[in-house]
Amino acid sequence: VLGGLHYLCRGRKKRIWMLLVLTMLIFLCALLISIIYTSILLIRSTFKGMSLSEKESLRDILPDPLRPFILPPDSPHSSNIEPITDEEKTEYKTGLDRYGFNKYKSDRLPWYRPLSDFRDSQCLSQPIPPHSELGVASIVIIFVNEAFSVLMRSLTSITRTTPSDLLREIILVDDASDDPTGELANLTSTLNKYFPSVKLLRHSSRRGLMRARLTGASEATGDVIVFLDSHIECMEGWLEPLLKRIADYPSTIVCPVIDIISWETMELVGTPGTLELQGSFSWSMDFRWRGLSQESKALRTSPTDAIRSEAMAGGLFAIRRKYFFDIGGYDEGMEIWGAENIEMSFRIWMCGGKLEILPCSRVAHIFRERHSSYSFPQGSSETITKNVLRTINVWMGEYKEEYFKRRPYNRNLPYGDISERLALKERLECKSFDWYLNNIATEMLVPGKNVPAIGPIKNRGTSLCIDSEGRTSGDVKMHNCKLDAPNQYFLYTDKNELIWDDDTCLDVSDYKPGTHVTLYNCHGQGGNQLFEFNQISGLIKHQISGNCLSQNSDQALIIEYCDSLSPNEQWEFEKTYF
Ligand code: UD2
Ligand code: MN
Repeated sequence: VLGGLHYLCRGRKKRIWMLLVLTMLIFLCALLISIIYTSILLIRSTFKGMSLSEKESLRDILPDPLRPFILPPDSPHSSNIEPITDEEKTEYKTGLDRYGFNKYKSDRLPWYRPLSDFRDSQCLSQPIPPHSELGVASIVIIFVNEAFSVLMRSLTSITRTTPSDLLREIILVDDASDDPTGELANLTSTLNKYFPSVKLLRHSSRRGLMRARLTGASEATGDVIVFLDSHIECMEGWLEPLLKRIADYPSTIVCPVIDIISWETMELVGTPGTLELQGSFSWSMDFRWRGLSQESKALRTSPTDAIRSEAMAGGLFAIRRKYFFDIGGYDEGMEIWGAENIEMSFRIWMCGGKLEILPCSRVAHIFRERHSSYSFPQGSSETITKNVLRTINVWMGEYKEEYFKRRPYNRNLPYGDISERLALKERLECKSFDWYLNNIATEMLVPGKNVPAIGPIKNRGTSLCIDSEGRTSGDVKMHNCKLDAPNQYFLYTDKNELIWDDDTCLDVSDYKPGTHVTLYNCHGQGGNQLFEFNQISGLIKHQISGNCLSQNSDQALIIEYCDSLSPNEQWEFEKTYF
């Protein structure tokens, strides 16, 4: 290059000109570098200054690409996460006992951590509609005695993953935490410091999750309300699919897929089962997951399509604000926790709406070890039963008898006045539970529909009945027959299973005569769980072994060579619908 320059600048005048041009160039370069350098310094100092003194929310001060990398100074920077010293072990144990998860570790994890993206790759190539078409959301989070670090992580994750033009506000409702650890004492000042746009409302006494959500909802002003539990982490892109679906189908409740954060490790460990699950319920009114029915499967052509769901888990969902109130909000006669999710599911479907899970929207939730971090002032089973009784008496018509078959001792317990809820049902011109079972929850086991015979199942030889003894595993025993005994209420299904309490099946895994029949989780795969009842001979044949149900002298249920002349192999159902 120099040789070339030398050649070009052979004249004296030319040389002087060239020198001038070079100096100019060097000067310009220096100017450029110094401009870049000062702007970097300026940006950095702006962040530092603003985050605390000007009380801007994290969300407002951080340009999107920088979001994951800047944390408030109060957020821990994990170093020592395993409890080692005795003192640390005590702290670990107290946290677990009180909260039902590894609070020790949570307290040491940063408030923000990027989560691995569990979405199907097709979710990422979905067209993103202009935000102006989606409406804005109010997020309502209720809590009582939540661990401070978990609550901060929930808020941080929301602010980091939610586009600000889709978020009207975050409303926190403290359902009268008594906060034995004193951690929440600084909540107001922490919110002011890092999340000044979060509204905090406080109940002066415990009102339960249903009324706490109503308190939050009545303060909301967005088009859509999104309810979240207080121990969640949202994944990138979680809100947009919810808002889009509601914009397209306004009378819909949409739920994200709920990924599991382990109570033990506080790590994200995935979804319950595969993605091909819908929410459902058992006749004893517990929420459960269930595979999709044939029709539900047929409604979907892509892994990004909405999943129709019979019921919802209850904690995480979005609904148009106006629709939430039109459809009856929550039943204010319900207390503390439980059954409100099933009540809302019945109501939505029966009163003209629909309920869906959107696989492209994902929020992780801490599933506790076993217990909650709050008390049930009236007792937990009393409270939950009351909520269940309100639900079944408003919505289930004669089908509530299926609940009482399993919980006969709850039949006469008080559940308060439900007249307002019955009036709501009337006003909304809701369809019957029969309609719901025939059109939505099509695979619930219904005697006379997909259950041709029901127990007690009586042995003609001994007059004893098959009895689960309330267990879900182990050998099956025979007991005196009792009409209202839930442990003898077996269903013989049109798929040839013998089912007790929705999920437990009679099962024989060794095919030799004399083998004990056991209780085993129903797997729906046939095999060892298939039996054939012959109404004429009274034999119940275990299909795969070719042997028949019988009872031995120890009052245990066994299989034997089939012999239609032996009274011990002849059985009678309480009722048949053949
Ligand atoms: C599930 C739901 C939960 C609720 C419940 C049925 C998910 C992930 N969670 O149980 O939202 O529908 O089923 O009732 O689907 N809380 C109060 N006041 C109370 C009791 C609870 O504010 O008196 C709060 C609590 O702090 C939490 C939320 O309500 O933020 C839900 O309670 P949970 O986390 O104990 O319920 P969970 O997830 O076991
Ligand atoms: Mn929860």
